[in-house]
Amino acid sequence: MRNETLRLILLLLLCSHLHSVLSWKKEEFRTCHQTPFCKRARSRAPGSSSLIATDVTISHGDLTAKLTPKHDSQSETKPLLLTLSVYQRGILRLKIDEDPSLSPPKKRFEVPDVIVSEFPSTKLWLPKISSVENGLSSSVYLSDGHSAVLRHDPFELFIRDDSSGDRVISLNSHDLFDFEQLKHKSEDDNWEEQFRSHTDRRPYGPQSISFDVSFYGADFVYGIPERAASLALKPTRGPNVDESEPYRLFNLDVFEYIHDSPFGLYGSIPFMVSHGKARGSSGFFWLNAAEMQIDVLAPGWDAESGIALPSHRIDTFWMSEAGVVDAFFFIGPNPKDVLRQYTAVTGTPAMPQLFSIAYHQCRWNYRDEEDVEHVDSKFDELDIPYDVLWLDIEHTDGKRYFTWDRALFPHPEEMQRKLASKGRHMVTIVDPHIKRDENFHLHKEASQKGYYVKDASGNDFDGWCWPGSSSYPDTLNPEIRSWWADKFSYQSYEGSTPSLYIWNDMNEPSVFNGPEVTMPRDVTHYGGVEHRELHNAYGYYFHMATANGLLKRGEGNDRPFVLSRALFAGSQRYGAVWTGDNTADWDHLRVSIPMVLTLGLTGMSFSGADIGGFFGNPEPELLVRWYQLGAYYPFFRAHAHHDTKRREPWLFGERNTELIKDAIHVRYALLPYFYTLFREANTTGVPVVRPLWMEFPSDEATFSNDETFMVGSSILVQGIYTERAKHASVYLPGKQSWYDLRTGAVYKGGVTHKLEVTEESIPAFQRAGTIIARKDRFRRSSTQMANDPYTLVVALNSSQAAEGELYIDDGSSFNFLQGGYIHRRFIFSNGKLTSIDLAPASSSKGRYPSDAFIERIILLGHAPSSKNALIEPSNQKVDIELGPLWVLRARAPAVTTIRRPNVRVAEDWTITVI
Ligand code: NBV
Repeated sequence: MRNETLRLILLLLLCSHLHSVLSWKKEEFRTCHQTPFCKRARSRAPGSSSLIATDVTISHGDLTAKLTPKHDSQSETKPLLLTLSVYQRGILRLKIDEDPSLSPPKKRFEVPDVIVSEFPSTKLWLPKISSVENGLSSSVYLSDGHSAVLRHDPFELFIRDDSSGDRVISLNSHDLFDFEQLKHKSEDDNWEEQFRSHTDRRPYGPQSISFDVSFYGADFVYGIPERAASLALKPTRGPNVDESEPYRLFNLDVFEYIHDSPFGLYGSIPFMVSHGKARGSSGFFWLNAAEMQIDVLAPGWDAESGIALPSHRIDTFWMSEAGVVDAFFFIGPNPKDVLRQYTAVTGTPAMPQLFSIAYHQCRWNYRDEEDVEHVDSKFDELDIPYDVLWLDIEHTDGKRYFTWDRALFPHPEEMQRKLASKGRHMVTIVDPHIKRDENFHLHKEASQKGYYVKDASGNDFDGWCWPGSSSYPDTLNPEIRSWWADKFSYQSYEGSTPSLYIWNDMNEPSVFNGPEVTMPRDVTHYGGVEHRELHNAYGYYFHMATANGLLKRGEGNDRPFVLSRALFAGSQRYGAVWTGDNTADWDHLRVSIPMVLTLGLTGMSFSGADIGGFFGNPEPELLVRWYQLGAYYPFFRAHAHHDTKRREPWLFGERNTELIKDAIHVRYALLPYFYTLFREANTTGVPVVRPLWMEFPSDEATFSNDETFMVGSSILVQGIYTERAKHASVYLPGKQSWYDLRTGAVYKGGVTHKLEVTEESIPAFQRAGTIIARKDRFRRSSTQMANDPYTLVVALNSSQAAEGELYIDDGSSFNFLQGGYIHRRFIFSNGKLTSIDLAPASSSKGRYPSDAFIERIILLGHAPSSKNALIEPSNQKVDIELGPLWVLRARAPAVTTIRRPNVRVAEDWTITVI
């Protein structure tokens, strides 16, 4: 009895605690059940569509066909047009739309400006249908060893590996395809939809599209950000799955979001990647900006159909409220190939400014100039490097962006110049809601020019946001984007200087009094596009316009830095993103890794989570752990809500300051390595931080691991996600060994190690066989480190060999596009380290001039018998001795070190251990 009472009390306590933790207002957002198109689509059974492909032919280098209903009962359905196009690198594109010659009531929206301009020219002109199999299907050549096959009845599209006959990926294999065609409204039609107090007039009626996509040889599927959930997507429907919501792609400002939920957050990338041991990876991208809902179906979901399930197949079901089918299939088969293929369509990530990959100090809000000066000088006093200080909405005059609260910030230029004198930068916030104030020049101009998004009655849409009554620029329109971009010129943005960059928040867009805290779906944009058709890309166009503004301001030779909260496919070309308003708890620390990994897998390489957690006050231990983990995020910024206690690195006692400083130092030391990875992302689309399986694609033990991750291909990091952890189990993949980044201790690969953990650092390892470039002299900012010498850390494998790369440029301009960079490969083998030029000879004229040299070479795993090293061509001998693995760390272990080789990074040389 006593036990039961105790249990009851505990339960009550737990419930009251949960209540305070879960202040996420679920009821403000629609479920699939409350979303008619989703509900309709989800209730469909396999085999219900039965469209057949007719008139299959080749036209203008594409395969084209008509999709017509098989059954007479559907005879009022007009044929749809299907087009299949093949592009270089094994990319297949499928378009399905209404036939314009049959005069549909309206042209459906196709998302412009996402596909990069170079992509269309990579189309492979199909000369003919390569085979027609008994009239049942038609196939065309896709790439070496692969064909695209269109089955006619019922229509199905799949990619086949011709050597094995196996399928790779398919669409409509379960005949779930449905395309609601636009109709002229009859008197009996009532198309309105209600949600809470909002009415959506839906003037064009139902127009949703849904279909199934299957991935073969797949053990897991990943991608479709953004949500706080595991990396591998859990099934949402089918046997043994608790009835759950589909994954929702609908950009929303979700207040106090919870971790581990399929609920969609601020951004949407309708791109899914599959991976399996049997075949590797493939990808599917649907270019569509309307609300999307995606089910991952558990094996056996279609058991009633009686079709035997091939093993290692994952079925998914895609539903969108509007738009067209414009879908891309990527054959992989390596995970990195899928990224190359996807970014061939949507673009690779922009090359960032060097300063922007260093540490950022943010808070809502740094109050005034004095506060800024105080924070800035504290970093100097404590010798903690940082690069950027951020100002949130309170710095403005009444939330009128591009203005300053002159009482708090009377001298913005001088404030920025002071920071700039130490190589530091400032970022200010510019949100899309414009205060409807006749005396605000921006509003006056926008309303006079008709540049705002229009409500359903054709007036400027008026919504409630930070400044009160607000309107939103219609950045779908290129003319309005150009107007917006001009607002960033120094003349227009008073108080801005060249060291000022921009933060776009609330661009989902967030509308406090709108349905689901966003814009009503029936407001209209440029060209009569309904908001429902474009919603997920609104923030994308705003981000694009802002980035173009900085580009214009810098006369085309200063790389923009714009952080955006909303995102869409292609956002990687315009800047960085972060995971929004997380919470200061251990679960949010943990979920930040699958979130950042998922963004990277879908092209958005430059991302991070608010260090410390936005809402709430982190315990010092959590804050320290967050810095230790965040130092490996591509975007490394501390941020906090204005109701939280101040939490700059020095506010938690000397010991914690030291620990935080050490974590920041690790990031600064690794900046050359990170920058090289950012360049790799910029040229290949392969993200800076990667799931383990991207580096170890055939190691099944890595497929659902999202606690551990790779930074590039050389560093593995394991976060510590629990309080007072004494141990961590870390799986180190591969046959080679791993060296502890901090101690140099060596660990076997292919094994899970139970490691002791201290407060000093989180486990991180350098893979044997790699070479990493570091900079070990700490200064106030990354900018001040530009000409500093390098340390090379050579982690030898069992053959006493290693390799690595280093990319260097001026860190800010676009001269690298004309060859203004240094790119070296370092190879260690047979006792000799060689530096090889990777830049093409043609670029040698414009090469980035650097006198920087290598001051130290650390050899991990080297038999310690050698005393000297011979440098050629200078023919000089230098000593090999024991030196500290980390110069600034008190108890750093001694490791074999070639001291002062002083060779230049820009030149060819060899160093032989003798
Ligand atoms: O501008 C204020 C905040 C900002 O600090 C945060 O990073 C954004 O995600 N913003 C959201 C609006 C208010 C959130 C409660």
